[in-house]
Amino acid sequence: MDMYHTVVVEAEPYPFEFVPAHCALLIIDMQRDFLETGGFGAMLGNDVSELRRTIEPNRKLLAAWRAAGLQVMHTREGHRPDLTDLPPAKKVRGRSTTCIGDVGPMGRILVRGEPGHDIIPELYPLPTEPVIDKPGKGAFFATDLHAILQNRDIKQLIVTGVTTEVCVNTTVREANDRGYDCLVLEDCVGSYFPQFQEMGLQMIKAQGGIFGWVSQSANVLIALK
Ligand code: C5J
Repeated sequence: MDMYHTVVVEAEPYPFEFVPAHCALLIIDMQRDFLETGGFGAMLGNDVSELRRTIEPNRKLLAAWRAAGLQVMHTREGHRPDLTDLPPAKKVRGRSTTCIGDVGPMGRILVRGEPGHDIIPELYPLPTEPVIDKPGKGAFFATDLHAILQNRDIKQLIVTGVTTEVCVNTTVREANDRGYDCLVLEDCVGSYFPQFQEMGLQMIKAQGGIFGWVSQSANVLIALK
């Protein structure tokens, strides 16, 4: 692949153009506790199949992206084991009997180093792919993501992962304010709530792409060929 040749992807509200050398695939929070049937998300009564449908398209996209020699980064939402980076407001939000830091079905919930906090095996990062551990919903808040992207000369992001209306949307908005172009792939992002999936994507591409572009992974795969 010519790393400096402009690649055009069919997208809404209009085609997304990227230069491979300056574009990274950013996979948000594909963690076991959010996606697996024995995880924390499922324990709360969420239908994880709404998220699990994103695994196969992400797997295919990741394989193609890696094969093209392009840059990949992953994020995980979670906290230090001593919870010093957990705002008290986040800990008590939801008034749940089981909250962040407590023992859940796959270890302590959203705590780094616990099995549930890790990325699902289907999309497991290679040692060469940066993993950004983030304490918030957005991947730029209290992380070195912006520095890593700048050091690697990345200006555009293809964003996938979960959940569409929470960590994906927050990250896209943060990225947009920092000057990155973001393309979000509908089949590679998921929400426990179908109406939020729909509106989360509408909000990104509305008003001429106020936060970015929306497409399908098949269009990226075609463009990479
Ligand atoms: C993410 C969440 N990753 N919904 N977290 O979206 O709490």
